[in-house]
Formats: sequence, C-alpha cells, structure tokens
Amino acid sequence: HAADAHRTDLMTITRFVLNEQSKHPESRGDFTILLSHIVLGCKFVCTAVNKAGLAKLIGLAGETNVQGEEQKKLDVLSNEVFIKALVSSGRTSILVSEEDEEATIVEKSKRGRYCVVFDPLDGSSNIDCGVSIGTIFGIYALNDGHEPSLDDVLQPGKNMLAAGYCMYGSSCTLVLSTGGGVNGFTLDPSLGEFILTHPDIKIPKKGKIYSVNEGNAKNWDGPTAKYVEQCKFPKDGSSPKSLRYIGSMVADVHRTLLYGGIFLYPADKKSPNGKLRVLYEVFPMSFLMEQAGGQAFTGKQRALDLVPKKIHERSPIFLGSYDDVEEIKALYAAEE
Ligand code: AHM
Ligand code: MG
Repeated sequence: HAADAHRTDLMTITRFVLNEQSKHPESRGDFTILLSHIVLGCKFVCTAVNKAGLAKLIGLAGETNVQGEEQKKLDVLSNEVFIKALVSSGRTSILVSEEDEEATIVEKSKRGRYCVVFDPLDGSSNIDCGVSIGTIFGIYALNDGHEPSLDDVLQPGKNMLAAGYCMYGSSCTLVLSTGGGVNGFTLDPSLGEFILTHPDIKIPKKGKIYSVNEGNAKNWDGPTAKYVEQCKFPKDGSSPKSLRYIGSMVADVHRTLLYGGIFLYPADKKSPNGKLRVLYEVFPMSFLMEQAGGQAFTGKQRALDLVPKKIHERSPIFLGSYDDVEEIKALYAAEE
C-alpha cells in the first residue's frame, strides 16, 4: 500500500535530477555529474560540521591541535573540499568562492561547460555555538567556444541555470532549483543519500514574519525604517508581524521559504551596498524565491536583473513572500 511504497521507492536527488534532465533531449548528463560533485561537497561539510566540536575543527586557521597537526578552520576546509570536488568533476571552467579573492580558472584538461559561484560555509560566525549554517551555490552555463573569463560569471542572476543551498541544521537539507520550481531534499545519514522530502516548495503569498538585523536601525534609509515600523505597527488593522533573525542567511532564508514572510539585509549609512554578496548570496537566494513564487528586490530593481561588475560585489536585498516584497517596493517607489 501507499505507505510501503513511500518507504521503498526513494526519490534520491540524483534520480530526481536525472528525471528532470531527461526532459531536455540535448542533455548529455553533464549537469547531473556536476550536481553529484556539489552533493558530495555538501555531505562532507555536513559531517565536518556535525563533529566540529569533537574533532576540534573549530580552531583558528593555522593553529595546531594536541597532536601538533595543523588545524583548518571549517570554512577554509569547506572551501578546499568544494574547489577540489568541482574541479575534479571535469564539468566546470570558472569557480568563484567567497573564500577566495580571485576566481579559479580551471586548468584546460579539466574544463567543462559550467561556472559555479558559491559560498562554501556561510554564517561561519555561528559555528562555535551550534547554530545552523549553510553552503550557497549558483550555476551558469559557459558561453561556448571561447577561453573562460570573468565575463562568464559577471552575469545577471536571471541567467543562472540552477541555484541552491544546503543547510547544516538539526538535519541536513538541500534546496535546489534548476528553473522549474524548487525542491527540498533531506540527507538520510544511514543511506548517505539526499531524499526528496519537500517537493515543489511554494512560499506563502503573504507571511507573518520579518527578519532583519534591527541593531542597524539607526543607519537605515527611509523606506527600510518605514517598512519595519509597519511590520510592528500595521496601519491596515492587521496583526503585527513576528521578528525572527538567526543571523545565518541560509537558515533565515530557509524559514522564509517554508513559513513565508520577508528577509531584509538593507543598505545603511555604514554599508551603502548592504552586506550580502551578489553572486553567491543574493542571486542564488533570489532565484529560489522567484522559483517558489516569491520576489527579490534590491531597493532599486528586481534582484535577478542586477549586472555585477565585480565578483565580490554586494547589494542590499529584500526577499520573500510576494505580497510582503510588494510593500517594500511600494515604499521605495514612493521615495523617488
Ligand atoms: P559571512 O559570509 O561572513 O558568514 O556573512 C554572511 C552572514 C549571513 O549568513 C547573514 O545573513 C549575515 O551575515 C548576518 O549579518 P549581521 O551579523 O550583520 O546581521
Ligand atoms: Mg557568506
């Protein structure tokens, strides 16, 4: 019966992506191979994060442990794992990581048709207290027939082929979109496989939660300040919103995706471009939000229309439920 079928017919992430790719007759399986290398990186980081306290992986980079061995900070380790997995997949040509100043141009013999932008371990200031952290990634296709260059990744987010994140929380959850909706997979540690647990995620049209670092309020611009005031003292007779802010983007965005509401990292007087990075934080999360029926806005434009000029560029971001983002858009429009 149905419940039995559920237990024995496991939709793994590889099977899911293979199914999706088979809808594209031109597909050569390259994307599936690339993704399986990203998944490997996520599994490795998940294991490392889970035993971070035990294995004393949380020391400062360059510190030595009791055995006199060099320890690596988790974010440095995660970065190495992803770079090596992506290069060895033979399917990438350019990699941009938050951890590396310069983009990695893959050596000729290992090149492939994709460019990957990623933050190997976002929210790493949360590691020591055991709060959820995550990996964020976006994938572009390489423009055919030329030497890979930064122009291949300095592209608007709407050109991404796929985006996702993996959250290392009470469970390890990978959320992915290849442009046909959003799906969530949870790692079954006994199988070592990500299993489809959240098919076709749609964000609620309107939410009851706002998520922002309110400690920056004194430096906010008018529309952000007005919006947050409205969340607390709604003028339309609705109930005030709840505030939830973890300070770990993957966790804050994951909750926003599932429960609805809005996540804000606005500009302020001290950081006129906000804090979050366009290529590997703002774009992948904006891509997922739109694919789930929500919106993502920079204060000036649709986030995915932004054309980055530098690989580590930052942008303010407001993303979440469709109606909630409409409200902040209206406040910015009224300012002009
Ligand atoms: P990081 O890339 O240095 O880890 O910083 C990014 C993190 C995000 O996960 C989170 O949304 C944000 O920084 C929180 O910033 P703040 O502490 O200013 O609220
Ligand atoms: Mg980051």
